[in-house]
Amino acid sequence: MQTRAVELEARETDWEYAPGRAVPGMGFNGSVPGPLIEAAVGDTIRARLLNSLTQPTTIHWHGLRVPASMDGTESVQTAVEPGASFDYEFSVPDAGTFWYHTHVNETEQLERGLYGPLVVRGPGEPTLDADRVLMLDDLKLDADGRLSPFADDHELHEGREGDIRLVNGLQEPELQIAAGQLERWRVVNAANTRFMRVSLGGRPFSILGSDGGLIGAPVEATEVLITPGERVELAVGPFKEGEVFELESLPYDRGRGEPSRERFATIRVGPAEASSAHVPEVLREIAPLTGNGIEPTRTVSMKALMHGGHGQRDDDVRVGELQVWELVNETSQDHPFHLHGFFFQVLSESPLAWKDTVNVPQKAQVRIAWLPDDRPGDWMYHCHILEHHAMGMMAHFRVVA
Ligand SMILES: [Cu+2]
Repeated sequence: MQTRAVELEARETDWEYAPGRAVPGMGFNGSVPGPLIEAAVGDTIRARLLNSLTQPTTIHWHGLRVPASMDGTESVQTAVEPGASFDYEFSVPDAGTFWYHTHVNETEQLERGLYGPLVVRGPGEPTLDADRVLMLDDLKLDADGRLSPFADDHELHEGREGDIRLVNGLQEPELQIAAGQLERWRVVNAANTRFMRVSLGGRPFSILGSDGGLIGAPVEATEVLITPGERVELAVGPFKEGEVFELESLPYDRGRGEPSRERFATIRVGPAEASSAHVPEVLREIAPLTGNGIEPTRTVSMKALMHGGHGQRDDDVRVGELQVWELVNETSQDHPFHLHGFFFQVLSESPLAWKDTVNVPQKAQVRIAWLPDDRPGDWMYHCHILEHHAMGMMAHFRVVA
């Protein structure tokens, strides 16, 4: 086991999202996304946040089971003032695709680029020919190509969606893949609001993983919905030399009308290379936390959450006591629900997966189960549409020993 030391300086940066086109961004170490942090299960990550912005910031380690004091929210730490620093240190117990991002003035800081990928690898992972992270995002500009002003009342309610679609900080880039190869794509939705119903020009792929690492067995699909905050791991390929297709998002109505089909990237298949990929039929054992018939221990109302404001507190939960939460969405738009610090299972969903963010569709309910392990302290859950979170669509709760 190793200690991975990383310094992350949050600073203003000229974010050139397309050749000759830039906006005033904010990046960790001056880049959008920030540097890829890689670790193995059991490693310790020691990350020094240095704030060179002119406003306070923090880092939230999305999906990582860190101690409460390292969660990077303002309920467990004071935001890091300009010129100051903060040392995060924690071990990483789970393999998977995670991401780190600011948790202060998120609607602006995340839109301007304060996020980055974090990959943890475990023993016995499938063998793919390449492993890449694709952080999908969008950017809202005004008619003159400047950053659109942030978070007026309309935007807070509707969310912020822009016309510039990004992969790893670049507008609709071209990606190359070798013919004959099978790659592992770790896809992260880092957008403020945009839902992405990802398709590879209709070509089939396999879903290998979710927020909290591998699922039980690969699932064949031609599309997958990734809502803000969520991650999906895919096995992509093999393709034939000369194929060209788009990484796109298909129309999805999150309650705000159906957007058109949108391109995020163009994929070009180059000359063939040998493949040594092997994806086993069983990826992992995931034991169900509980059966489907169990009664909820708590109901979380999206409508009440939406109107409750920042100060709302939910009841304590006790270490080791199974939580079964009914997430009820009475509103006319979808809300991706994010639980900090713990993974849950979505009951009645197949296949079983470890999740930290789940979409609760309009006029629907989703039942989740989770077990608070021994990390007492103050935690929170919120809608991962950042404008909704900013509006106060969140609650604090305490895990008690
Ligand atoms: Cu929401």
